[in-house]
Amino acid sequence: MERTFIAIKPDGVQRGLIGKIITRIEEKGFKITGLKMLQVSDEQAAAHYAEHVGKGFYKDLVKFITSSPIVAMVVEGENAVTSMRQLMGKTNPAAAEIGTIRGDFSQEMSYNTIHGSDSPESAEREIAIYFKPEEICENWHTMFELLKAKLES
Ligand code: IDP
Ligand code: MG
Repeated sequence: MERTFIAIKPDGVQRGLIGKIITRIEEKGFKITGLKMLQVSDEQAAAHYAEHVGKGFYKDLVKFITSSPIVAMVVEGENAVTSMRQLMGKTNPAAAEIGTIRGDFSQEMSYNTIHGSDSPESAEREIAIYFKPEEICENWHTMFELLKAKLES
């Protein structure tokens, strides 16, 4: 099963959207195996957004992501990276489809409410920035996993 790293960014937390966003992730059928609120450090922000160093928006991006707490998640499921990015919508909320998280909850590129990894390799790298291995709970089964196991046995 594929894993991805998801973060509800400071604007999503400040606007009281934690519950709604987690509901969408759960309703899609994903399994959340890591979940915590944290204040992003400068070191974590630099590691997370290393690919954007030197771009015009980099400083503001780091300032924003470290400005107040985020909710970090490890999300597991079929095709989790791509499927979560579909659920999130395009980076620019003005272009994101209505029905996606960014399309429904955000207006501006700089405050686009949610982060999701762009590849399985990025996911593993990002999970390691925010989670210790023992903070991830993979040794349990959703009811749907149990149903599938029964049907397929
Ligand atoms: P992604 O979050 O959809 O993967 P990236 O290109 O990886 O998009 O950019 C990381 C984050 O940086 C975006 O989510 C957005 O908040 C911010 N960002 C990207 N491009 C711009 C820009 O042109 N102006 C302002 N902020 C930007
Ligand atoms: Mg990205």
